[in-house]
Amino acid sequence: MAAAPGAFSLREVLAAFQACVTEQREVLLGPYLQGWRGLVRFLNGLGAIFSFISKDAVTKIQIMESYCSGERREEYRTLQSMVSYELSRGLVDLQRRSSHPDSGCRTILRLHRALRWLQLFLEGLRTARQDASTSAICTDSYNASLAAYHPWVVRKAAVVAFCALPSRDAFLEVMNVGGPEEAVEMLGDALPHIRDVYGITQELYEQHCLLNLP
Ligand code: 1PW
Repeated sequence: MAAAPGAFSLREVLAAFQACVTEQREVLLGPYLQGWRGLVRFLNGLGAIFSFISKDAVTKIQIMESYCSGERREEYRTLQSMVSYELSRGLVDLQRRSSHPDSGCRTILRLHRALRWLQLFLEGLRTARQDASTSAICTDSYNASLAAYHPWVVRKAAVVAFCALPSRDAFLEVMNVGGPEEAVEMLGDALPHIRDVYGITQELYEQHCLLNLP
């Protein structure tokens, strides 16, 4: 069954992540943020309880969009150009947040960590049995990734929100890509691209010692 025209489909979100990587293995920030905007719509569609999770992502997307449409937008075309611009001008707080509390580097790092969670979660969803618990998949992937960076109170609230997730089949339905089999197939096609974007970002941040920015 095809999605109604104009309806939200996770396929488009994943296509945006696919469009991120250039031939030179650079990550384009435009499609990256477009992918994130779609993810937020998707999260909000899961219910009000998820809006607390998406709220911080929205703030971070907006910070990045203002750089990408601002005076120095050429410097913010790719992740690589952003990192070299901000580092060479001393625009990144490396020890603690002070004069540059919202650098592009630290803002993208937060989204990057959350992308790892998304990747693990969708991978779990794709390979799980039909009767598997989505909340358990979500909690496990969160605990294996983003949870390490969150204070206790955020971790508690997140795990409570996950309990409200629908069953695996209902979840695959919300993605709006057709039946469960089609959704699983789409995830199989799309996940390598998310993994790729994640891997390039991780390597770049490692090279520049940016993985623990405050
Ligand atoms: C169903 C799977 C969905 C994955 C989508 C991921 C959305 C991630 C947003 C999680 C946000 C939880 C609450 C906010 C915590 C912030 O303190 C934290 N932000 C993130 C993105 O982890 C850290 O940002 P900060 O406080 O250092 O500016």
